[in-house]
Amino acid sequence: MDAYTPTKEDKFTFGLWTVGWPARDPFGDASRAALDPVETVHRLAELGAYGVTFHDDDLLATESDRDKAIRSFKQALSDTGLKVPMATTNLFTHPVFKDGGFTSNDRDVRRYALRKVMRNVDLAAELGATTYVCWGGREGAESDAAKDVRAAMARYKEGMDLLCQYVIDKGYDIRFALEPKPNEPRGDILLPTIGHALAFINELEHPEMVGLNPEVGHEQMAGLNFVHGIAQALWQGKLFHIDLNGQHGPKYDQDLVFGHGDVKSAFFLVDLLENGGYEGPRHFDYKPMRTEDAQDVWVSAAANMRTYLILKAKAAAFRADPEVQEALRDSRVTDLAEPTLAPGESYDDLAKDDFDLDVAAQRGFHFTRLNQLALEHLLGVRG
Ligand code: GLT
Ligand code: MN
Ligand code: MN
Repeated sequence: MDAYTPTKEDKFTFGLWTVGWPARDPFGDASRAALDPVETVHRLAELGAYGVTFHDDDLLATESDRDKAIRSFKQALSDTGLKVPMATTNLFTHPVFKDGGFTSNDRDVRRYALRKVMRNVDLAAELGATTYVCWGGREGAESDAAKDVRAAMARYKEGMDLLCQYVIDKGYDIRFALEPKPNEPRGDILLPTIGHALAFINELEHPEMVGLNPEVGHEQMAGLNFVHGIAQALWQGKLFHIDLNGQHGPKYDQDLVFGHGDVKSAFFLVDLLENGGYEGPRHFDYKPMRTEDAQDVWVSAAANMRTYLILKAKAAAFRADPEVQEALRDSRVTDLAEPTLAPGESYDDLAKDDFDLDVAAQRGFHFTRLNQLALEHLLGVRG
């Protein structure tokens, strides 16, 4: 036990599919045995997690009888006190989804996909989940000839509208969270980034019921700044949930342990989550590397939480450091919170400014010092 030992108050959650990933990849067979969800629940609880999340199919990892699998999962939850804040549907593994679920060119598949989601939404509600994630990994195409994207958007909207209506009619306390990803497994996935998904939500019948579940690695695969994306999602009231993991820039989806990719971005992300008003679970969607054995899986699960807590302490020390506060003022970071027009002013008042263009152009912002202070906190030589 030390300051970085997680407790339930930290609200750390894991997908069953994360620690349970048997490490099959496109080039090689599984390197680990399937994990019994009951064991996963117990192990996560021992490590200090708050909750667990699942796809409908994850529950069937080691037990094919759905009712039996659900019964033992529920028993494990009640034995450990672990919560289920989020659930999701697998619309990607079965070959029937090879051209997508909600946006497959095959109408029968679209209808089946919606039925599959509704069935698991019932279970999610029963287990107390308040967020339902939709990751459309198979919604997309490899050829621009193969998908009428405008029609696909209409079908995506039709699906989300139908699901919102279902939740309203059933009286469930559930909101949907779309998870963007640019590519993999499809060549191009629909709703590839936070920005695309935010714009799509505006077109829905119930935009207030739909937000985002952004994943660190997915935005970084697109070369985007995850911290900026999360800040905008927070600003728009759309950060319903988050998938934390690690990624080294634009390449295949690595799903590394949180902080094991771009650690500086992870530092600023934790700073933002802790100070930006996000109150949802800190959900890890990572994969223990294929090289790891059954014991290493739990070492990697613990590493996610420990890294988060270390970064949380670093971020707090950064914010509390008087030199950082002075540097933030010097860089005028804090000035940005002030509205550009004063109360009662209009655009006419802008003409009255006594403004020296050359003087303003000469003023430096001193961001290097600020950046170095952040780096020194992160590297442990300050605070
Ligand atoms: C899949 C994907 C994840 C999503 C999961 C939720 S499924 O594992 O790689 O990013 O969050 O459906
Ligand atoms: Mn991923
Ligand atoms: Mn994810």
